[in-house]
Amino acid sequence: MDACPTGGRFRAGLVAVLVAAACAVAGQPRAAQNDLPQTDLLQAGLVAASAAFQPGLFAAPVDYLSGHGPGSVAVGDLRADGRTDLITVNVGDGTAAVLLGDGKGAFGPPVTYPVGPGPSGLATGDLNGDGAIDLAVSNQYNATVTVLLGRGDGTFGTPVAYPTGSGPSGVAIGDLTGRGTADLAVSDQFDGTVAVLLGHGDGTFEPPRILPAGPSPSSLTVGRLDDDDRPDLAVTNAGNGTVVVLSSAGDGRFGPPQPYLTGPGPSSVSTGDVTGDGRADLLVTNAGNATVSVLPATGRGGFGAGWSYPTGPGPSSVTLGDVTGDDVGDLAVANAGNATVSVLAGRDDATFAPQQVYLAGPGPASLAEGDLTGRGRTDMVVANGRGSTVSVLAAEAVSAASTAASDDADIARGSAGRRRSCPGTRETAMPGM
Ligand SMILES: [Ca+2]
Ligand SMILES: [Ca+2]
Ligand SMILES: [Ca+2]
Repeated sequence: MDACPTGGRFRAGLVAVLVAAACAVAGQPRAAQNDLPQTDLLQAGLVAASAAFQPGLFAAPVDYLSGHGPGSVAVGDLRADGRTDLITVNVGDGTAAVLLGDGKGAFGPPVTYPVGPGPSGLATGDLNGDGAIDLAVSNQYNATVTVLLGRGDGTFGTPVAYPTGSGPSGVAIGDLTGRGTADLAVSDQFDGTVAVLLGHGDGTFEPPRILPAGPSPSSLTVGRLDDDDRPDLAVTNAGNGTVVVLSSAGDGRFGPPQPYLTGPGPSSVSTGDVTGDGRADLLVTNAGNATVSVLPATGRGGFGAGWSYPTGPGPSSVTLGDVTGDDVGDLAVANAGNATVSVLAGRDDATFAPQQVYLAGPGPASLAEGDLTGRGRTDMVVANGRGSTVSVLAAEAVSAASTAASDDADIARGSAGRRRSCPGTRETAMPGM
């Protein structure tokens, strides 16, 4: 790294700490900082991972057995007792696993339920209207989605499978018709489609309606993505570097896929309001170039080109939640390529600070946030897809390091006009802003 900025305002990111430190020694001017090669950033991320146990946002990870090859993880209060529980789906053994929480951050042994071969996607929601959380699991190798109805006591009934398209990757739950009943949507990686299964309201589903999506759909989410109140679909197409939005007509039909460019190999999509205008923006992890993209809603039913930020290698999952405790949403990204999680602290100008890196386990495939310790903070859980565990990262009390991070955030706010010079944020212009 031969040129990059000086100054302390990037200390919020551990990677940037290293970059800034190197530059302070080199005494280089900031003019040519954009020459910093991507590979150097990634190497810096790997190095920073080993430094992540400095006092920071999260305690060291605590691992719990899940099942073999957990591909997805979710949190939920399965017993309605105020204690957050964990659910995983395990690609390696074809199961869903439930880990009951004690409300203080510890979890019991996995109780497993057979689903289908290669379960990859997991969604939680109330599918039959009884108030108890139910599960939907997409089974990549036999073109089905498995429904498990919760009993409200942490256990689930007999799994029931429904057909989807070929190679289901992700699954989402939402009221896609506005009838007040939960429906299912599944991204079908092998045939480039989305399968929509309308719910009867009792936990059973109609045969799938197959819609075109694009090449190799890897993930999908449900959200209000246009100007009406009906939930729509967003689907990442790993084959051509796009996310497509399918607008709901409210009767189970959808408009044609509207594509927006992402980075290469988009691997997951979620929604959240980054810009603070009340509209859901799109968050996409790009496995092909180790970035996360934010595509802001334009207010005209579309999405802008947005910003991309470096993550660790092979980002697989992203959430938007406030992990720093300043009421501004932060990005958390699971990095399948180096056993880490990246946290990008949100600034109040809708940009994000460079990543802070925290260790998880082997092959992080999915990440979820929730109050796992009962202390009112945002904790994280990571599915270690190349192992048999989940890692729980408990939020730390405000520490010296996080205080320093917020100080730097204040500094960053005071110099918003210079934010594009940050080496940790490869930002591009956002049309219309
Ligand atoms: Ca239910
Ligand atoms: Ca927004
Ligand atoms: Ca925050």
